[in-house]
Amino acid sequence: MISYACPFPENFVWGVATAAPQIEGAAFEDGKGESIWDRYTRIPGKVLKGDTLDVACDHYHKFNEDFALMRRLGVKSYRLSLAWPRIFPQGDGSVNQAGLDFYHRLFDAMAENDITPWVTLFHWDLPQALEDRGGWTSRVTVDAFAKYADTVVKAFGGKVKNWITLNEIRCFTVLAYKNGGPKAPGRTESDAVVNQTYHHALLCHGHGVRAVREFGGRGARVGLTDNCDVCIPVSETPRDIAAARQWFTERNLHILGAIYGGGYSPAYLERVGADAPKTEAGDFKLISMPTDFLGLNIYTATHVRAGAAGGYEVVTLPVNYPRADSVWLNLVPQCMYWATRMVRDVYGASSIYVTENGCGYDEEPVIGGEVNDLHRREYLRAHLRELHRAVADGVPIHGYFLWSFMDNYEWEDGYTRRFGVVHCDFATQVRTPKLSALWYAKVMEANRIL
Ligand code: GBH
Repeated sequence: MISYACPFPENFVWGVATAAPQIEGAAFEDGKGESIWDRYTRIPGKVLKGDTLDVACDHYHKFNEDFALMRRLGVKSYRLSLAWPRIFPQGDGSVNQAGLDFYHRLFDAMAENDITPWVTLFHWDLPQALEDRGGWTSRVTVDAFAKYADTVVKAFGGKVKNWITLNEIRCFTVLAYKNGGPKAPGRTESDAVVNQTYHHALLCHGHGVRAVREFGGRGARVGLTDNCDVCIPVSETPRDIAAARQWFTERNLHILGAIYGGGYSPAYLERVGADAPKTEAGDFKLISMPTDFLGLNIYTATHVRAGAAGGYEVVTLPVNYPRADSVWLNLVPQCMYWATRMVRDVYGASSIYVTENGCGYDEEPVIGGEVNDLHRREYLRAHLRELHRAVADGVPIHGYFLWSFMDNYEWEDGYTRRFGVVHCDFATQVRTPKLSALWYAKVMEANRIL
C-alpha cells in the first residue's frame, strides 16, 4: 500500500495554467484583432456584470512581474495560450509582427526566470473575422488554423517544446453553437451543425499535431487538452465500475473516441444518424495522427451506478451536495482517479497530463495582506490524493497543472468567480499569493502532498 505521503514519480511535472484571453488584457493593442469573446462580452446579458476582457489581469504589460512571482513560488512549468487574433488579426491573411514580438518577449522572460512553457494554440478566442465567415461551422476555420499553427510553431519552435493543440473542444462547439451560449459566439444551431463543429475542431487538432511534427524541431511534443465527460462509479464494485466505463465511453465517443478510434465508430454514427458530420477523404489520417500525451482538464464528475435492468444509471445528487461557487463544480475528488484511469483503460492513453484542476469561489478578501483560502487548499489536497492513487495504481500520469495561477476572467462569470492561487485585485492589479499558493509551492518543491 503506497501512502499519500510518498513522493510523486521523479520528473513529475508540477505547474500552473492560464489562458491568453483570461489574463492578457490589451484586447485592442498593438494590432490585435477582435476575438469572438471581445464581441460576445458586449452583448447585454451574456456575461455577469457585463465584464469585458479589455484589461483582465493586464498581464500583457505585467508579465515580468508575474514571472518573477512565479519564480518566487518555485513554478517551473507554466501552461499558457497564444491569442490567435494577436497573430492573425483577421484569422488568416497577413501576420501581425507585433503579436509575434510580444510572445517572443514573453518566452524570453520565462526563460530568464527558469520557467518552461507549455503552449496551447487555441483557448477559445477565435478571431471574429473568422466567425463572420462561419466560425466553427465552416471549413474555412480549419484552413486558417492550419496556417496559424504553421506560423506559430515555426516562429516559436526554438523556444517552445511542449505544445497543446486545442483546449476543451466542447466549450467552443456545443456550448457555443447549440443553445445561444453560455460560450461565445452564442449561436443556436441544429445538431447536424453542432456535429460539424466537432469535426472541424478535430481537424484543427490534427493540423496542430502535423504542424509540430513538421516544424517543431528536436524534442517537440504535442497533445490535445480535452475536458472529457467524467464519471465516478458510486461504489467501487465491478458492476458499478463497468457501468461507469460504459457511460464514459458513450459520452466521449465524438471526441476522444474519434481521435483514438481512427474514425467515427459505428456506435457514434448510429447515434447521430442523418446528423452525422460531413467528412472528406484523408480527414482521419490527420485527426488520428499519434500524439505524445493527452491533456485532461478535470474539475468534477457525474455519479454513475449499474442500472437495475443492466446498463448504467446517473445518480441525482441531493440539493445539499457540496460544491464550489461555480454551479457546475460539485466536489468529487475521485474524478482525478477515474478520469485518468478511464482514458488509460478505454483509449490506451500512455502519457497523461492533468492540464487543469482547481476551484472557483466568489468572496476571497485580502485581509492584512493574506487570503486564507483554506477551502481551496482542501480541494487541491483531496484531488491530489486521488491523482496520487491513480499513479500508485500504475496509471501513466506525468504532470499536473493547477488552474489557475491567478484570478482572471472566468468567461461568462466575468471577474466574480476566482480560480487563482494568487489573488488579483482587478482595480489596482495588485497580486497577493493566497494561502493555497504558499502551500502549493511547498508541494511542488517536495514532490509530494503536504
Ligand atoms: C476550464 O473549463 C477552462 O479551460 C478554463 O478556461 C476555465 O477558466 C476553467 O476551466 C474554470 O472554469 O455551461 O453548465 O453546461 C472547465 C470546464 C466546461 C466547466 C463547461 C463549465 C459549463 C457547464 N467547463 N462547463 S454548462
